Amino acid sequence: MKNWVSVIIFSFMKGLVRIMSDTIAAISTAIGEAGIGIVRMSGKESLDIANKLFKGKKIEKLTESYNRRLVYGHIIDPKNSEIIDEVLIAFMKEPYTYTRENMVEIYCHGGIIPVRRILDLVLEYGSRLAEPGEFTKRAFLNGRLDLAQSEAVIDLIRAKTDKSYKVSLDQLEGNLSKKIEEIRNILLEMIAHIEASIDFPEEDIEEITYEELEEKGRIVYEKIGKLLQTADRGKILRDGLNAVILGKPNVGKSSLLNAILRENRAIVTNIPGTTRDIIEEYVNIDGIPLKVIDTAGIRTTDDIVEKIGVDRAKEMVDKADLIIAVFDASNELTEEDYQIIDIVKNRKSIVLLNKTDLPNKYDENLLKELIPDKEIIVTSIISGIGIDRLENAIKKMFYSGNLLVESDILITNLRHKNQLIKAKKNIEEGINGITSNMPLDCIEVDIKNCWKNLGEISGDTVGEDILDKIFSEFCIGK
Ligand SMILES: Nc1nc2c(ncn2[C@@H]2O[C@H](COP(=O)(O)OP(=O)(O)OP(=O)(O)O)[C@@H](O)[C@H]2O)c(=O)[nH]1
Ligand SMILES: [Mg+2]
Repeated sequence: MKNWVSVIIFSFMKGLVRIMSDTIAAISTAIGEAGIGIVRMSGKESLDIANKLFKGKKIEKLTESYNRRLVYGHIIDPKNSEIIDEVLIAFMKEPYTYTRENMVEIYCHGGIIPVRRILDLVLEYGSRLAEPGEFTKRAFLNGRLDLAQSEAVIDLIRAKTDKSYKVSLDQLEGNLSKKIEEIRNILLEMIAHIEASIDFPEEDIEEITYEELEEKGRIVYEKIGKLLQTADRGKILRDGLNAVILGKPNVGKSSLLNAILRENRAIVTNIPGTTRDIIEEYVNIDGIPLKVIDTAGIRTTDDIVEKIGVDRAKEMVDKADLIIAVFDASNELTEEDYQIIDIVKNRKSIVLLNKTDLPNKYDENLLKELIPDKEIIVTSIISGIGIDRLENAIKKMFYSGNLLVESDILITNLRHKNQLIKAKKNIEEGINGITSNMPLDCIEVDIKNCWKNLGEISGDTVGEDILDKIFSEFCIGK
């Protein structure tokens, strides 16, 4: 076992002790009007840079003895002694910081100008602009967070409902990592026993039997399978559902969007072809983040702008988790309706028969015949009738019961899911090897691969390219 484990541990340690010599800086709060804005620095020079720019009301210089204390004063441009802003400043001494490096945070006024000018100064006086996610990347490389926890940070920031927030928080607390480590420990035990049997066959070490290996392999297989089962629910919680509203012009699609959002987001008129572009908004339906997408009415048109809108609507259909098809009950089925029926036939969809407050010209039975397996909800969106039924149907369709069972660990991240799929495949091959009495060293290859696959979730065995990809998806300043 020594060689490959030491190679992995060595490369990991190299990452850990890698000297990230330059000091990075970024605006860590959202840009816009706000009470407070924060400019943050991390790295060896952060205290020195701060001291070039900060003048305290009561103290001349910030020193390490001010660790974790807020100090009041001004940021002053050394070139011309111009006061840039009145601030509070905090120095945090390594290693007990987010990045495990020396950090300085400057709390200034939250307008675009003060944060921008303070950032410009800290860059001018010795720091460089942080890359997206670089603070968290340093926290990872310096061993403060593992990779799954680091990924939870960005999920937490982007969480759209309380439930998805809770799942991210659990992951940040390390619950997923613990689960993964538990499985990897079983694998490590298996590997250790196999290695001992191979390396010291003549010594009096109790050899692991194939039965014992199989039993452990099956436990691993089952545990991975259980985690994978949560991935669909996890994805919905994290990314939400894409629900595309589809229908011919004037059936009430934009009215539906507004009714779901309970605000007048989209323009509604009685002129067919009102909506020409995609309108997307999030709404929280009992913990499920639902991205509702209003589209241009589907029809053949010579109007260039409208035509682009119709093409976009059709593109959205491919990405949709759910199609809400709207039909107008006060008119007969038209050619365009048949097009919509064709699209929804083989897709996860809910059908709304709208404008039922008007005299009915629609043959509902015909619709039922054309799409027999679809739930048809009768609505009068203009009077708010049927919206609750639609919401219930969505809930029922995507998750019957509780979306988040207490103490559940959910796989929310596609990268984790893919690693688990690989790990499951490798342990499955390992078990096949065991049951067909393959030589131990062959079996060991599969078990090691499974161990490595899982290690990529926690970041224990992960390449620089994957790290770069993960952190590039972060926002700057985190
Ligand atoms: N009577 C009645 N009118 C409705 C109902 N729902 C929507 N409307 C009206 O139908 C017209 C068209 O509504 P929209 O929501 O703009 O329809 P749309 O499908 O978005 O239309 P396009 O954007 O042109 O594709 C408006 O005048 C609405 O007030 C309903 O349930 N009953
Ligand atoms: Mg519209």
